[in-house]
Amino acid sequence: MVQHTATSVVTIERFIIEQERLHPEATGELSGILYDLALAAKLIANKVRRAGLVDILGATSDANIQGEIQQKLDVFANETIIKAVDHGGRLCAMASEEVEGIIPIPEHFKCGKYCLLFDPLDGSSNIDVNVPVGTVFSIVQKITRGRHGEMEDLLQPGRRQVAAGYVIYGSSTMLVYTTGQGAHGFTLDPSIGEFLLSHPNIRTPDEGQFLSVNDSYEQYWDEPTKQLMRKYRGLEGDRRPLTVRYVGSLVADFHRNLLGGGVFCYPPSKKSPQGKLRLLYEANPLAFICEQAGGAAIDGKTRVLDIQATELHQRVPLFMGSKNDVDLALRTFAHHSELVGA
Ligand code: AHM
Ligand code: MG
Repeated sequence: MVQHTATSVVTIERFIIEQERLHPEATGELSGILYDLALAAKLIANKVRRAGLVDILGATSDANIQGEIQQKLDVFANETIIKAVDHGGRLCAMASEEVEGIIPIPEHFKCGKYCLLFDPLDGSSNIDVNVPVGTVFSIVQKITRGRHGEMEDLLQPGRRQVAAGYVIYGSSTMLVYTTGQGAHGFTLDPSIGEFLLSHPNIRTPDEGQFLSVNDSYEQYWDEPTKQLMRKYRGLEGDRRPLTVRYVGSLVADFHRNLLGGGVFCYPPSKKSPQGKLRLLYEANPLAFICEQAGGAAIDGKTRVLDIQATELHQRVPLFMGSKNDVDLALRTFAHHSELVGA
């Protein structure tokens, strides 16, 4: 990896080019998609920042396919991303949390070898109260032979991702991405409209400080999950208690825990046996980044990146963050399975 000091000004474009040069076989297509996504992020950031000023807040009459209320900014973010990437000749298919089926590349544009999966504006129900929201994306390479991408291309396990990232629209806008050579963070300098390298080679602590979970669902959890939470809180076992921090906006919770160390949990429950978060748009890309930063992500027993998706909008329980904290989840669930099996 090219080393940069904290004082050199490195734009995201320069960084992407330098990373590409490390791969003599690279065609520049992946870099092109990343530039386009950085541009989409700037356009979305601009709109989100003005959300309280313009008459754009409030629910549209459409319900998205998850049956949740879709905010106008979701629609804007979804369209902005599609328009930023559909014409570059680098993608053969897309999938979005806001769209039911495959999003094809329009016939009049060239098709490329990559597929993009994304959640255009996660946590958008928080916009009305000025809580950070985010965009999450995942890129895989096409495996089928035809010109257009097919379902099989989009449903690949997360370990096949060639790149993944997120953008957090918070007190500043940050873009964090990985191409499998570490996780790197860029902060948008609004005065020049550039993402500048601010967090090269992010490492998440092995032992976390924060526990992020919505414990109002405790009544719906099974006993192993309740026990795990008691351990995280230092009420059982000998670990130092974690501090609870839960924004309820995945990217914000993930970002804080990535930098400070911690574990994000969305366990299965009687109410939602597969949790809430989506494997392809949320869990896979964030798990890739988390692992690249030295962390881990599981669904309770399996590494998230090894799960074979069977449908686009599949949900998955999630325990993700600092290695030792995720290990504790793995051991707690494995112990209970052994007891049940015995
Ligand atoms: P969304 O994709 O509809 O915006 O919902 C996802 C959000 C995540 O950002 C967050 O982690 C989660 O929902 C919070 O869910 P809950 O309110 O059940 O704790
Ligand atoms: Mg979402």
